[in-house]
Amino acid sequence: MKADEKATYGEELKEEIKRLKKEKGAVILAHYYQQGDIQDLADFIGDSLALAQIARTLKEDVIVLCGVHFMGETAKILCPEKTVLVPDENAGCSLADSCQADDFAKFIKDHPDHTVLSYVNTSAAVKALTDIVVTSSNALSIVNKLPEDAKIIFGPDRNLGGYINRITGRDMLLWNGACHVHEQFSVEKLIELKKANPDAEVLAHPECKKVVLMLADVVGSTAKLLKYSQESDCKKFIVATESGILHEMRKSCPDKEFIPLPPTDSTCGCNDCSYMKLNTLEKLRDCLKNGYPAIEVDAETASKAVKPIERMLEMSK
Ligand code: CIZ
Repeated sequence: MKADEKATYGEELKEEIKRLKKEKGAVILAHYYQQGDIQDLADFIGDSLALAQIARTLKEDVIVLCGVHFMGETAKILCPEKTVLVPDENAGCSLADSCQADDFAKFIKDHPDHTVLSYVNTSAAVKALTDIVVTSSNALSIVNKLPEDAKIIFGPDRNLGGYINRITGRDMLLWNGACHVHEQFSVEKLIELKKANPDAEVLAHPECKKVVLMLADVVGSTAKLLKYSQESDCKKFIVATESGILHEMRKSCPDKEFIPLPPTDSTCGCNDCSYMKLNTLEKLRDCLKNGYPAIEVDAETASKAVKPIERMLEMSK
């Protein structure tokens, strides 16, 4: 397809999505890690915490969650009466996959008397084993609200858990999981970029390895990093998280420069989550048209999993 044909096709596709959304009584939520044109079409964009908070307030019967499977599950658990669609049913999560419910149940059984905190990047079945769900936006403040002598299991991200342990001086027991995108950021390339851009600040997500976090000026969730970049006087940032967030950063601060930190093993300048990027405009159109793929969570799991999610939302007020 020639460039002008491609542009016309893209515009027609976006119009079709807007028309179908209206026809089907749907609302589109997109995570910051989605590709830019999906974020631009969405009614709401945000991180997992914001998307969960928004999902509960919606009047529409159909929610299209442009993100990965666990995000769709969270929306379905919070809004069981609604249809929740995710454009690509294979949009999973390496971190969620690193913590299977049976294994996690055994880990919990082996360490009784612990409060179980699970990062939102987990299956509904793991959430059902959990006392409080956390996201990268609220994990630190939720841990700080627990008694100082509380014994805590934190799963599945060892990097986020380790970061919280270092900040709080706690000794949470960590599940040994990680996100394949955040684990792969190159320390050597970060040092090179810092040398070449001494005027830049480094923004890093707490799912990154400790050594990357130690070289960062600001550590936080996508929402925190975005807000910081908007409010800071600094004009240049090296960004160590999934590259989708750069879209909103560049859009809201066109006068600032955002440099994605590359992974160790790549010649490309960015770091994409292959699962997040499975969602496309075509698949968004098709899921609206067909009402498929829809997220289902069995009633027993959902009734257990909703409690730690509600607890998180309550503790985040
Ligand atoms: O909380 C989320 O949505 C995740 C997975 C990352 C972030 O910081 O937004």
